[in-house]
Amino acid sequence: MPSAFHSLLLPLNRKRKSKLRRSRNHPKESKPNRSRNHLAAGSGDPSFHLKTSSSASSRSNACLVQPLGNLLLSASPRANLRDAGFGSLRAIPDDLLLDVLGLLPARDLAALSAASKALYVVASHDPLWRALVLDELGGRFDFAGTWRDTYVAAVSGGRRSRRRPHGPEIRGFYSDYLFQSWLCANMEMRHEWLARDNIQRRRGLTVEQFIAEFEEPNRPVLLEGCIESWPALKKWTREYLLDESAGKEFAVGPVSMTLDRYFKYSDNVQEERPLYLFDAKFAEKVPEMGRDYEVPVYFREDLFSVLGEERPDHRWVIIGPAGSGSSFHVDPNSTSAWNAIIKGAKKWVMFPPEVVPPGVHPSADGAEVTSPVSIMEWFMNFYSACKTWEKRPIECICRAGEVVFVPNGWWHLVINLEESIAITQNYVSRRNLLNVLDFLKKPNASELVSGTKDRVNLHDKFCSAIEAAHPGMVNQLELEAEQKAAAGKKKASFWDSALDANTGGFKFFF
Ligand SMILES: O=C(O)CCC(=O)C(=O)O
Repeated sequence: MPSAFHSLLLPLNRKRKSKLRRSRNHPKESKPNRSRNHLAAGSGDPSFHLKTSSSASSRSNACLVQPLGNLLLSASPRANLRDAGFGSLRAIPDDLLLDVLGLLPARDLAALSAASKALYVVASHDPLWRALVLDELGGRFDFAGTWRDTYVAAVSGGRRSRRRPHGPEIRGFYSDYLFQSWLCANMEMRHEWLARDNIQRRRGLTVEQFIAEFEEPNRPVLLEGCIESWPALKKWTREYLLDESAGKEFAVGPVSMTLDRYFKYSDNVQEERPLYLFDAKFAEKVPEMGRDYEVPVYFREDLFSVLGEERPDHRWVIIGPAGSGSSFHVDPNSTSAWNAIIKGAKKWVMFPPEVVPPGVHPSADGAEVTSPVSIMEWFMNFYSACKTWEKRPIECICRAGEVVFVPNGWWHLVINLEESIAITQNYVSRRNLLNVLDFLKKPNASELVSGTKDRVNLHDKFCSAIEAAHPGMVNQLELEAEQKAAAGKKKASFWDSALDANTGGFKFFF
C-alpha cells in the first residue's frame, strides 16, 4: 500500500463511449478520521480517504499496484515488476492489454496469471472477471466478494476450496491505469465534492407556481414534502421488497437478477462502477410496488400516455449501493423527469442544456457520448474545473422523502452516497411537447429515440394520438411559441448562448 501517491499520480483520463440515450447523507461526510486509511495528497489538497468496509470484497481487493510516479521513490527506480514480468508484452499500454485479455476465456486468463507475477496482476483485474461472469452466467450468480471468486465458485458448482488460494506477494508493480481503477473503487467521496448545495429547495409550491417558476423556464428544483403520503416510504424495507418480488427478476445493467441475488452483490461489492438496478417494468412485475407510490401533483400531465402500450418506457425503480449512480447524460426523448428518493441519499450535479459538462464529449449527431470511465473519475479529474466556469452547475444532495425535478435537456450526474432506492418518471407536459416532437422527428431518430421499438414512426404516431386526444393542442402551442418568439421572449437557443454577443465567435465555458 503506498503511503504517498497523489502528487505522483498523473491524472489519467480514462474514457468510455456510450449511447447518449438513457443507458442509462447528511452525506456520511467523513471528518478526517485518523483510524482510516489515510493517503497523503499533493499541494493544497487535504487527502483521499479510503472506504472502510468489512466486506469480503474489500479484504480481497487489496491494491496490488502503485502509481507510476512512486517508482521514482523506490530503491531501484528502474525496476518495475511490470516490465520484467510482461516480457515482450511490456510495450503494450495497460488499457490495450486489458482489452486484449478481455477477449480470453476464463481458462486462458487463469493460465496467464500463473505465468509471472506481473501477468498475475493484470489477469486478476476484477473487471475482466466481471465481464466473464455476466457473459456466461447472466444474473444467475451468487456474488462471492470478488468477481474472480464468483466465477470460480460458479464453475466449481459452488464448492469452495478448503484451502483458500492466496495470490503471490506482489511488490514493485507500477501502473497508473490499474492504480486509478483501484483508487476509484476504493476512495470515499471528498468533502469538497459534496459541500456545494445551490439548488432551490421548495416546500408547499402550488402547481401554478411550479409551472411558472420551474417548468416553464426549464430550471431544476428540489421539492420537499410532496411525497409524504407514499406508502413506499414506510413499507419498502428489504424484507418487504424481497417478499413481494420473490422469484421476479429485475434489470441490472446488462443482465436480469432477483432482488436477493442483487442485495447479496450490492452488500459485498466495492468496485468502480457497481451494477445498478434500473427497471422499467417493476410495476408490471410487482403490482404492489406500483401501488405504493403516486405521481406527485406537479407532474400529472403525462401526454405520452395517449400512446397507450406504445409509449416509450417512462418509469423506473432504481436501487444501488453507495458509489453506484448515473454518469452524465441527458434524459431520453427530450423529456423532463422527476426523481424521488425513498431510501438513501444522492448527490446531483446538473448543467443546463447549452453547457456540456467538462470531460464529456457528445458526438456531432448526438447519438453517443464519450465521458470518463466512472463517476468517481469525473469527480477526481473534472469537478474542480467547474469552479472557474461562468456557468457553474446546480448541485445538491437529495435525501429520502425529497424529489428532484430534472428539466428537459439538462445534463446530470448522480451518485448514491449510501444504499438508495428511488422512483423516477419521465414525462411530457404541454410545456415541453413541442421540444419532444422536434426531437422525435430528427433525421437520425432511429439512433436517438429510446425506450420503444418503433423509433422511426414514433413522431407520427404521437402526433396523431395527441390530435385525437387533445384536438388543436399542437397548433395552439405552436401559435403561442411564435407569439412568444416574436415578443422576444423566446428561450435562448444553444447557438444564441454559445455565440459571444460582442465578437460573434464561440464562447467556451471550459
Ligand atoms: O441514478 C439516479 O438516481 C439518477 C437517474 C437518472 O439520472 C435518470 O433516470 O435519468
